[in-house]
Amino acid sequence: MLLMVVSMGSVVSAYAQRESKTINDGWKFLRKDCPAAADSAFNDNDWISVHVPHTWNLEAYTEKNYYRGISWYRKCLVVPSTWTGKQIFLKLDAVSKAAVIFVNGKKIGEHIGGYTACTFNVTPYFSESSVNTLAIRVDNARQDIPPISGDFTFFGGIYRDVWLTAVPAQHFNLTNQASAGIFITTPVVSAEQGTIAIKSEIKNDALEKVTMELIYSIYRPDGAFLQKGKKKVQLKGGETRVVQQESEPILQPQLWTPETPYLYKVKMELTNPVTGEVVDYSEHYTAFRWYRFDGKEGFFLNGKPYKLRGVCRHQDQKPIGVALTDEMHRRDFLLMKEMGANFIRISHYPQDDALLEMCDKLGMLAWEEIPVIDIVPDTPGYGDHCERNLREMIRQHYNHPSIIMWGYMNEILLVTQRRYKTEEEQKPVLERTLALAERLEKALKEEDDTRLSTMAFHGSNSYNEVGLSRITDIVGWNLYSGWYGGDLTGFEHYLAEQQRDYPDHPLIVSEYGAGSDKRLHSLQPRAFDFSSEYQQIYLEHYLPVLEETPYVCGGTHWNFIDFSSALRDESMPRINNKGLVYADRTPKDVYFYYQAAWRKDIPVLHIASRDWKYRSGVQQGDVPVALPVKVYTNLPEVELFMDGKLMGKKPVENHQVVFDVPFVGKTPYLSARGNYQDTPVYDGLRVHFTSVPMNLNRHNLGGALELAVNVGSNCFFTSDESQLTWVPDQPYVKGSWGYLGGKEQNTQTEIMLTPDGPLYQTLREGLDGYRFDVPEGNYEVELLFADIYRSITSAAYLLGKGNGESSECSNSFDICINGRVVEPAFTPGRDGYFQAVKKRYVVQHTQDGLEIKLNPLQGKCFLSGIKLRKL
Ligand code: GCB
Ligand code: CA
Repeated sequence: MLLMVVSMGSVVSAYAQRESKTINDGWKFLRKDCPAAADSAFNDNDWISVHVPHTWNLEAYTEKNYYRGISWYRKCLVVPSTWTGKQIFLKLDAVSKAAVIFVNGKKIGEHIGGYTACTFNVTPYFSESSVNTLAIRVDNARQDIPPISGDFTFFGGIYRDVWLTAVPAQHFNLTNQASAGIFITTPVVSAEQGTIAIKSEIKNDALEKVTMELIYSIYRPDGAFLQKGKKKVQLKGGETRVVQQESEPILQPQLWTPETPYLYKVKMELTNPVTGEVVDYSEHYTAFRWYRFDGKEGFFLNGKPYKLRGVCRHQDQKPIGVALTDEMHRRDFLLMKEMGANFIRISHYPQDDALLEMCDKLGMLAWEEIPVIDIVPDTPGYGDHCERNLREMIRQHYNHPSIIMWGYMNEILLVTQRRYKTEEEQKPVLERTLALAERLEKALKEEDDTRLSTMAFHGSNSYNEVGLSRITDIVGWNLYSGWYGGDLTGFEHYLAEQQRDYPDHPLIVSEYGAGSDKRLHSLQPRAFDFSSEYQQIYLEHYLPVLEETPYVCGGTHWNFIDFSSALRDESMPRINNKGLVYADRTPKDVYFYYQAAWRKDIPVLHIASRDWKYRSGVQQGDVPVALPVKVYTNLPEVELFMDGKLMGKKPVENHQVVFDVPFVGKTPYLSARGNYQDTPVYDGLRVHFTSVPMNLNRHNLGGALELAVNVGSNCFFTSDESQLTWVPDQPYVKGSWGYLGGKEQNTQTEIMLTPDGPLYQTLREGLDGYRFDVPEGNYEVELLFADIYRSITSAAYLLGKGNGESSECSNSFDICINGRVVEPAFTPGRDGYFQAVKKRYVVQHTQDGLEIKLNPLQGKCFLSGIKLRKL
């Protein structure tokens, strides 16, 4: 026993010189400015208690206008007695957007940029004997710090870990832009041999000069020791010295790829050559891999053609914002990896070290970038801040072999062109954009000449015309043909044009995607209907193009997750729903399309109906409703069963097969079977089915009828609250039901006062009414409206919500049911535009069907939804 303690003790004394720990717990927080809080004597008793990671903007999931301003964090700290005499460093992994740090009432520094870390030597400010107070003023409003524009929420807060590290007076430099002070490269790398070069920055914080020894040790991926090298270094008091070392050649190195993520460990020891004591210690991983991008032939990894199969990733998660723990970042990585991705665009900003660590260890190539987005403002300081953030990102993540390229601008002409229409107006903006791009490119190459540079453009040739595309090594195109405009084939045409005109530009499709909302389904999906089916069709078109076009180096789907974008409306306000997984990380069906396409090593068989569990269909007579059931798979053929009965067997094309299945019963069980390497593979799930009669005769109306129609839409809409499905609209034909005249209309604007927004966002405009050929009886009719026709003169910004807009309101009509006016001069927008209004009427003793008429009095008549219930 005694022996053990002694031997452990000696290990500790050899290696425990550097100590790091998080100080994430026990913070106090105030969401407003409070300059007095910097003072160490300030009383923060009535502030709320929080732990970091923390963000103060959770309201961004419900409100566009989330708080951008100043907040304060405070914490008390006692330094461990074992740290006496050591140098103590405070590291903030990320504070958005800017931080000013006070220790015991003294300002010790500030940091600009919400996505990179900062480190401060706090030794001179810390008291070793008493309680220290740490106060941090955080600002997420500043317009001189990127990002200033973009389709995501700029959450404020201390939202990554906070660390304290103690080291002896001689140590690796920790204050070079919060890097490790160690920079590792592989100057020689081939299948035959490789070398590892290490550039270390060593600091002597003592007054006297010292002689130190710097020892590197390299370990093979299997952990076996490989080689060691030493160098003596003399440091004057206060000096920081850069030391270069290079390993002996390592023969036949094990090459790193996403499939074989072989890492070599580099152990760095700073020792006292006299006593042999290890003074500071730091461990890193590196890898042997090389790559090139070719304009015509695509991407090559370790000399072999390699398709970059990627996703873009935002870092937030509803409802916790950006305050994710390390394990949540790791979980996201695993989901991407499981799907078969080998590449990630870390968009639009540097992300947590935990993610990069996973990329290295489990294998995923990476593009990381800084958030210079949409337009370059002429705000003083902006360019300096961009450059500093770029340099920080590179230094902080330099030793991650997974990273192959650095990016620094996204769609930088998008808002530029929207805001400035004439050439004359655009000229100065374009000049400063080019100047900034050139400046950042230069800084990037100064920092790192072993990696490549890139930018992402939106689908406009102006990036070529202006000269931006000449600046970086690789161009990224964000292409949304078939979503924001154009049709699906516009995608391959755009790529072909670029290849024809700029054959030497290596090209990545840095974004493509379509939104989906699992409440919406369609048999005739279209762009912007937010049906799951349109997202599927869109991606099923794009992915084969990416895979089969040799000059396309690869693609990164936008976005891996449904992410927070406070300013966005659409079907799911505050959320950009182009994800392959929902905000809670549940995979969408389409996730399995990618998995089927990208994974060969496991069987993938997925009935693509998890997102469409509540099915409904319009039934003609007694013929069962046939509905498509799609299966995503990497197997060659698939059999589909309903309640155990074989529905068919089909060969698979483009990783999918669709069966037309006659739905019978209320909760049919769907199952699929295929073969993977001679072993059967199954998938199965239960769905719910409700049929809606086409002909509303007495026979059909026998059951409890609730006929709900999503007026003005091609989509089924299933309410999350009631699970009631509203079927797509149809024109009236005798004996049935449907609209009378008018045309489809829709809005992407959020509809207030309802959880069923999409139902109201689609409508029929100018219709005469609606008719149901129902038999005699008593009925309940519900009508849904939202006035989306805010007149142009009443500009959006002049109107508060529901505050006396009535004088502006121009749309008014009578609602008549079976010839009786039930609502004279109905004004759906009276209480506010874009507000849900529901009206329900009991209709007694119908004789000749049920007819709802809308008689215009002023402006337009319209209807968003209708529901009929037999009483
Ligand atoms: C883009 C942007 C990205 C957006 C995306 C979208 O091109 O780069 O930030 O979120 O489009 O969904 O519109
Ligand atoms: Ca509708």
